[in-house]
Amino acid sequence: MSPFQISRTLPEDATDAALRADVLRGLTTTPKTLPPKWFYDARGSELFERITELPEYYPTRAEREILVDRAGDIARAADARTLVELGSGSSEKTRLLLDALTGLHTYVPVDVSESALAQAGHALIAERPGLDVHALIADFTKEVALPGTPGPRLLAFLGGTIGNLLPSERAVFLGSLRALLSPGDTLLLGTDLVKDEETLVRAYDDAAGVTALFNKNVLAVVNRELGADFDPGAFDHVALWDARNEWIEMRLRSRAEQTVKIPALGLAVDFAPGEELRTEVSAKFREDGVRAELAAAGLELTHWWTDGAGRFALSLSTV
Ligand code: AVJ
Repeated sequence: MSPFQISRTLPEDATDAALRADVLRGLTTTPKTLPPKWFYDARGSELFERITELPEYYPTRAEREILVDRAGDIARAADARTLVELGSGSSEKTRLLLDALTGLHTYVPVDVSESALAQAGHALIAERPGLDVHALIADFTKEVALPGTPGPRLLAFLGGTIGNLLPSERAVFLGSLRALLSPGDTLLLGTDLVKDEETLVRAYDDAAGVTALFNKNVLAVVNRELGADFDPGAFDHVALWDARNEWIEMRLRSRAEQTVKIPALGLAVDFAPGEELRTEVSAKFREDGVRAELAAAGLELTHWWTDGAGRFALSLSTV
């Protein structure tokens, strides 16, 4: 069999139906919300790549530092024959893991973007002859059925993306990850950590304004996909720290009273001056909280690694 396979569990039209449902629900409730997953069209993904290079946005560099320092420890503890990576994107940080996992047989990148999977998969099999790559086009927040590959499996969910789920959604999600694991398998989870408010807010409100463009890009996505007439210039980017929930929120604040038409939904949405639309929650974690959330899902935290400055953590857990 070819060392590169790609399979789809996501119907071609699922994205469109899900976007319609999310926009309808999010813009007809108070306060208004849009789920962060709709940031990531081609332009949004490119803007996110630029965010990861900003001086203020530390999580990507902090996580890479941990992987550089600890890939050997992770590989020894997991001893995996299959690496599954959720939300793999370009699989860039994954190379550090792949190089350390010497007994690896199969790599299973899972992403909604077929183009990212195809590109990353072909590059990898060229670099690592002997490695099977079985890419999966799937929305990892929904059902994921893993291919029958040899165990032990290491399931990696990096980047701190788990913080984009609300606590109740995280509980469901961690439970579904637990269900993918058998005895001997492990979960490697990336979590951004609670720190001083100034550092956090700057990471989401950078001086160059790239995060503001990224935030407003969701309006361009709704315009293109649903024929809406959002004027991105009529909204201000807002990033704030919610100390009670220990999460960053990104919002778009309407600069004036305005009505936005969304023809594909037969909807007209009124915004009051100063009204805010929540576009992202990015939760920050503490070791005890991560341990407790994993335990509630039937997972036991066995390793906790942070970067030197203690900004970000990778945890390893077992069933
Ligand atoms: C990659 C989803 C974890 O929440 O920090 C970056 C996305 N949002 N700047 C995050 C993001 C604003 C990022 N995640």
